[in-house]
Amino acid sequence: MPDTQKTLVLLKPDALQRDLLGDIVSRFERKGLKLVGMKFIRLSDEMLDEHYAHLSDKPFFASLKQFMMQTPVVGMVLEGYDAIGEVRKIVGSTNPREADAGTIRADFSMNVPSNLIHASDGEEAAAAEIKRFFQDEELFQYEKITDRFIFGEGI
Ligand code: DAT
Ligand code: MG
Repeated sequence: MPDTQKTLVLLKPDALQRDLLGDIVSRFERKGLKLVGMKFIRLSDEMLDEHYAHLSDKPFFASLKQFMMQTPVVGMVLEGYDAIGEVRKIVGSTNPREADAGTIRADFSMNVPSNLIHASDGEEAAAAEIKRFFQDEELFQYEKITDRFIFGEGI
């Protein structure tokens, strides 16, 4: 039985400006990932210092943070079998021109930092990032009648 995991996704200001929120959410829905949390978030300088701490010595750090604060972002928590890796696969490589065709970044974007979307890159990051952006009461557990068709159990 595969692991059921939760992962954090942020739809960046370029996704909002370009009216791609629906298309992007739809890709995760169609895959069979379950949305267990979703909201607008206005990112602060402090939140971004934490979120992008691994990039703090990069020359593009300040402009990356500014980019992420231009508009609210959409935060989502997605749940499913191997959700962390599956979501990264659907999102594609950081540089949209190197991302595989069929991924969100390859299909809809051209350059960093305008690569539309953030997704947690491992178990530790997912746990920390979900906690950073969502309160426990903003995450929901519910049954979907399609679950057994998506996961193929008990059919
Ligand atoms: P990812 O978003 O694929 O996990 P990352 O964590 O290395 O990639 O970087 C976070 C974001 O920082 C990335 O989505 C876009 C921006 N970024 C990364 N490398 C960059 C670069 N060379 N120039 C400008 N922005 C960059
Ligand atoms: Mg990253």
